Amino acid sequence: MVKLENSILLSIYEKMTRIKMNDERFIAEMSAGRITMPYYSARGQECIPASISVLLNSDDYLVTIYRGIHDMLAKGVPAKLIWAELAGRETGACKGKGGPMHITHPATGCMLTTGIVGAGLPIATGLALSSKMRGDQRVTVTNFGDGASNIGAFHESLNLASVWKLPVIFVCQNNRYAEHTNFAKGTACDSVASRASSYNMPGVQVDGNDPQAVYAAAKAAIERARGGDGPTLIEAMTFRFNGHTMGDAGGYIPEEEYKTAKENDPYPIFRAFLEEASVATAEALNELDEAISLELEEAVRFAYDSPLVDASDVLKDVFA
Ligand SMILES: Cc1ncc(C[n+]2csc(CCOP(=O)(O)OP(=O)(O)O)c2C)c(N)n1
Repeated sequence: MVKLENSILLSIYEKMTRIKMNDERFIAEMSAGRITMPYYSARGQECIPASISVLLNSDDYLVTIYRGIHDMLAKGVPAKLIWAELAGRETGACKGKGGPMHITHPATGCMLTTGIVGAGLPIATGLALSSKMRGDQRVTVTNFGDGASNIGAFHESLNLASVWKLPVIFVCQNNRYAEHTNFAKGTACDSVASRASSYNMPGVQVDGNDPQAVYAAAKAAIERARGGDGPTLIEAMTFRFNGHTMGDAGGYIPEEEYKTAKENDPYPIFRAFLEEASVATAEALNELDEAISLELEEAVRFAYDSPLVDASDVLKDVFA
């Protein structure tokens, strides 16, 4: 792992820790029966948004999917707004009516979460078109899975974004499974990144567990987008540790693959790197962990202490 500046490394670590602890807390609360929702864990994928978002401005746009709480936390959506949203409380990011599939938080640039696979890409392309027309220098990052790269909207979006040289970065978080289907069983080519050449844009495949690699790819893509040179496709190779959704034990994943992925768990590896490279002592990292743990404790409290959405409010603010 090449060494970035210490402050950047620590920012990435802080975001990864928040994502990991938040995920574990959601699973604990659901397992204890205190909260019920469809939940798509991104444990194992935290390095990708953490390493990209340190390069983004708060008004840059983000579009993500149901497995996107990690993306939103990294971009800056306060944990308490996410907890209240998922718990169906009035104080949530979308007044408790968006739930896990439809969080938006424009104040931090998080414009859309979608449950329809691939549907975020054309919307991200549209946001990038609006930025280009306004000349506001914003970039749009859109995250999606490997399965989404087989949807028509992926190809339509890459094509138009390239024709119009739009400031959008397509980030495929390739966790090797689309629901229960292995990548090779549903995708006719070896890599998603290779598809970029059909649309005349750079396509880079990176180790999504390596903060330096993700950071470097994102930096080049952001500079290209802000410089008016158009889109980039980044394929970040990763793995999800908790099945497709809560309750899916992932029995379709071969033991060996699972074991190798766990050995490459980005979180402990990055923490050990920070200590070995003397970026921070174990004590300093523990202190940071403790502060994040308290922040999350407050977020959980905030959610549970907030009123549930009233049935009479259910149709307000809803456009369909
Ligand atoms: C258009 C569409 N087709 C099918 C589904 C059902 N579905 C939900 S998640 C999923 C798997 C998507 O996998 P991938 O894009 O790799 O993302 P991941 O869940 O691995 O992050 C499918 C097929 C859907 N939500 N939308």
